[in-house]
Amino acid sequence: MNRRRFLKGSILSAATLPLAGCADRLSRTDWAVNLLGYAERLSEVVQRAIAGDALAREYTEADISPVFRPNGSTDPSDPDYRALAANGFRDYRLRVGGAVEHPMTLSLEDIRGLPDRTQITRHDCVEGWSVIGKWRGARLGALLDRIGPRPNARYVVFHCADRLYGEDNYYESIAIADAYHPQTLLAYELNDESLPIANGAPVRLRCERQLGYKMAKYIMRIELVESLEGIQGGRGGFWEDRGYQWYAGI
Ligand SMILES: Nc1nc2c(c(=O)[nH]1)N[C@H]1C(S)=C(S)[C@@H](COP(=O)(O)O)O[C@H]1N2
Ligand SMILES: [Mo]
Repeated sequence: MNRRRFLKGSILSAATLPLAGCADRLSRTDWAVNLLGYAERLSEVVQRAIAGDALAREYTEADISPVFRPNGSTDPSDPDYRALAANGFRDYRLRVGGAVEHPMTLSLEDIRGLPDRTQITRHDCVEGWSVIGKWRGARLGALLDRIGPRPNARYVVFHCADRLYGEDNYYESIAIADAYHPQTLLAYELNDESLPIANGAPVRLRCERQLGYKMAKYIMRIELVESLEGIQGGRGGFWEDRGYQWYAGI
């Protein structure tokens, strides 16, 4: 009952508050665009209310797909990335900074030394296909505990090595709350092997309760921020800047 009442309250406040007084101030299109924004915010509020910290479904070894279909960039051409790959990522360094108490630079070994988790989950791409794979990685929450987010930090932004379609660098962002979810990983293994380049070597995000495009591959830098404004197109991700939803809950 409590949960239902909370949910109802969230829906009412998220749906009605922002609309009050809109019509007289905004043109029709602005109004429609804003409504879409509120619908998205509403889906985030509802998923948090219903699912809370619930885990995404996990599968068995028998369910693992024969091939984990790669998508988007599968072989970044960036010269610095090529040099790292040629040397088996021994010189890879993940930079973590922004609104944090202790900025850090981590080698792959350092990342493997963080508290880890293994999970067999289903990856859903917005294009309409799914694959099941076994991931192992460092818990992003454990890394955040070490770097100490400042109180104003609201988002975790992932900057990637690849330029998709020769355009901008891929990037993504998630809310701090999702970063602490137990299944949110900086994954370095897929199906018991080092993460293949096609799937985001050396490190990619797993954020299991959202769609595939949220799960940044080829992560080079992590930045904690208060606002997404001013980062590339300002909408929180490569695909978001091209019209996709920022909160891609499934
Ligand atoms: N850096 C980067 N991350 C990315 C992409 C990309 O093109 N570049 N594609 C996204 C999309 S749309 C999907 S479905 C998944 C695909 O992951 P996979 O290649 O391991 O299947 O990665 C996501 N993360
Ligand atoms: Mo995707």
